[in-house]
Amino acid sequence: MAPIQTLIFLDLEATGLPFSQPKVTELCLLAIHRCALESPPTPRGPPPTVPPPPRVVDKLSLCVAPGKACNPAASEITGLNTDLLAAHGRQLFDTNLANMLQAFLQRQPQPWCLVAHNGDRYDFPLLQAELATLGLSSVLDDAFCVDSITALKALEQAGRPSEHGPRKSYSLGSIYTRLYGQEPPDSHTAEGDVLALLSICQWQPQALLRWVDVHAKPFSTVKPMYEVVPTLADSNPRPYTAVVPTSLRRVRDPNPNLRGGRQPNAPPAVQGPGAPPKDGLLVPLSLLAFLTLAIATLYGLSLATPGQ
Ligand code: DCM
Ligand code: MG
Repeated sequence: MAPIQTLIFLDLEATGLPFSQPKVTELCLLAIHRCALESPPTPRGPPPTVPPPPRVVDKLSLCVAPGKACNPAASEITGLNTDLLAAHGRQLFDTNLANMLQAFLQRQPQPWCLVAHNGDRYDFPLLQAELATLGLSSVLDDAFCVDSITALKALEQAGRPSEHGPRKSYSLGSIYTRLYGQEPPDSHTAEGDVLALLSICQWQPQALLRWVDVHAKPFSTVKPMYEVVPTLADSNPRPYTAVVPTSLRRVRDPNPNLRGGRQPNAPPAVQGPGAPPKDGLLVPLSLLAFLTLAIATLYGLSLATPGQ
């Protein structure tokens, strides 16, 4: 694969943890060119100073109405809740947002690689679920992704292969504090976490790039965090991503007509072996018609027979 040209650091805040089928409440993407890591800015003091961010960055940070309640724990750490987001007129994770993500990516030189901390278990599958809900998984089809937990584990262990001791934490805050001797600012805000993530990735920038070039995997291989049903917010005419079996879609969709006549051109629902036959009355009715015809014919013949 060609070397990654753009690293896009990503963090999502959401209504809760995976078992609660979370929805996004905030997202931040920060894109830098690989050259920002190849020739990093000069440190502002002796180590362990936090490296200054590259001068040239593109950043997208948005709050999002989740369309469901936030778990108290999530609200507590993020400072966001559904009423607050509604009071500020924030909009759903909708087609416009997906298009905005696409437009943001398209401004960056390819190949792109999304970098998220715990991305493999949280941010990537959640983002995939939000896009699949809109039938827009294809937005990130060309992107690659890596989990910075795996990257930082590899980098730390490469530095001290024989080190034994208590198991280290690889949470974002723990790594940041280990490397830079202070807590990251603005934890659990999407932008704060993205900046902290950038900082830990600037710790050994060239080694990180080498690791990313080897381990980047296509975002299209990421499975959505949970089974999704296309939403009413979907105003996109493209086909759904098949995360719900096609045969179940019509059953699960409470009112497909509410889509304003813009049903995506999904293939017709296929009847599974257990599905009740649609034409259950057809057979007895045809039999009845056949019998009536037969009796009428016989009666007609008997009338026509001479001598009766
Ligand atoms: N989260 C949670 N409870 C926690 C940690 C996280 O519900 N103890 C959820 C809500 C956060 C999301 O995960 O918005 C992302 O976590 P983070 O802020 O660490 O990126
Ligand atoms: Mg976060």
